[in-house]
Amino acid sequence: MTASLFDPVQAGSLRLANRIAMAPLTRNRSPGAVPTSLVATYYTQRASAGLIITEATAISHQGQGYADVPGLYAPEQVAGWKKVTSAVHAAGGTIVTQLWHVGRVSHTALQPGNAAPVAPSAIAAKTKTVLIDNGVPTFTETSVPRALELAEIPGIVADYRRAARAAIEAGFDGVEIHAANGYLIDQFLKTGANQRTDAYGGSIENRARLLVEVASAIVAEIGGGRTGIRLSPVTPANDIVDADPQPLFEHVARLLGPLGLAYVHVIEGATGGPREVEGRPFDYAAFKAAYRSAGGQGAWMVNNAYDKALAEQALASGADIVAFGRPFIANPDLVERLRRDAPLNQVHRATLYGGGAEGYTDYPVLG
Ligand code: 8OZ
Repeated sequence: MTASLFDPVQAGSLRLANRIAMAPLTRNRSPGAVPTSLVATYYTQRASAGLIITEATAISHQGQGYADVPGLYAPEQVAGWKKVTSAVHAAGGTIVTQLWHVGRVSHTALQPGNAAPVAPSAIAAKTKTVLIDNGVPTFTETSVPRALELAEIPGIVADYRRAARAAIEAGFDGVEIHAANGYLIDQFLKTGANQRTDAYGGSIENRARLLVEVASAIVAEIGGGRTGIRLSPVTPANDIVDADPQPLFEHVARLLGPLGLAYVHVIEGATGGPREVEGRPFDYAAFKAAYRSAGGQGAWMVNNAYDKALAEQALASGADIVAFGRPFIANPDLVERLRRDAPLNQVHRATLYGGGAEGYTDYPVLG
């Protein structure tokens, strides 16, 4: 019999109370990259999610690409996150943090010493980042990146590993590797951003190398049972494209299989947009089969534009967890609303990125 959304599930070493995850959602409310007590309130209001995946969190200052997003590379940041994890745990929740290096999706104003952002190749992304000017979010073209030197790559892998350790120190139940949405790892994976001629470019094997090195380092540091990964095979987010995503992602799936990950989180289609992307067909079942046949036993988490009916269909077709994004912003009690088939609050777009409590911790719950 198919499990219900409200049944518990095991994801590696994480025991989740239900199959409804809160997707990672950037909210730009951590000035100086330090999560505040308001951030703790926001996540605690949503602790009935089977799993909370935090907003993307920079592994290093260089990995930062937006104003007021949080980090996990300084003691104040770890202390800020401790407030979040202890409050969520006290409310009975399970919470992992999403580890992020933006690569080329950044702006010199956000980089150490106002340097150029780094990327596999010196190709600018036609996309915008968010700077905050006198409290007003301002969408600004990203800066032209410089190509990483081969000798710099081990340092980036080490930053991921350090951030995973910091996440555990901060009280998180685990981490999710952000390998989606056109950020650094996805830039290495895909031909549109990677024109390297060394061991990290060219063949599928080479383009997947950074992902595997990062995942292996994190698994060595904190264990696969509390490590998940997010992938977006065909999203056009942040101007990313691959010439042939099916064999690329089946290769990635085969490499992830043996790592003993807690879960694999797949964005189907265009992030935050249509589930089918024009001109970019993708066979998700074959992708999942490649992971399973390589010994992958992690929970299979799906995401993008799900409602209750579509989520139930996904479970019936073998998914284990469904991640909801915008519905969780506007409905702190989303699990209860889905259970009761209650109406959902709609998101206020103007308060998504930056600001304070308005449009953040003031969405109403059911009476
Ligand atoms: C929206 C705005 C800024 C960042 C992602 C981390 O797409 C993000 C993001 C989303 O993964």
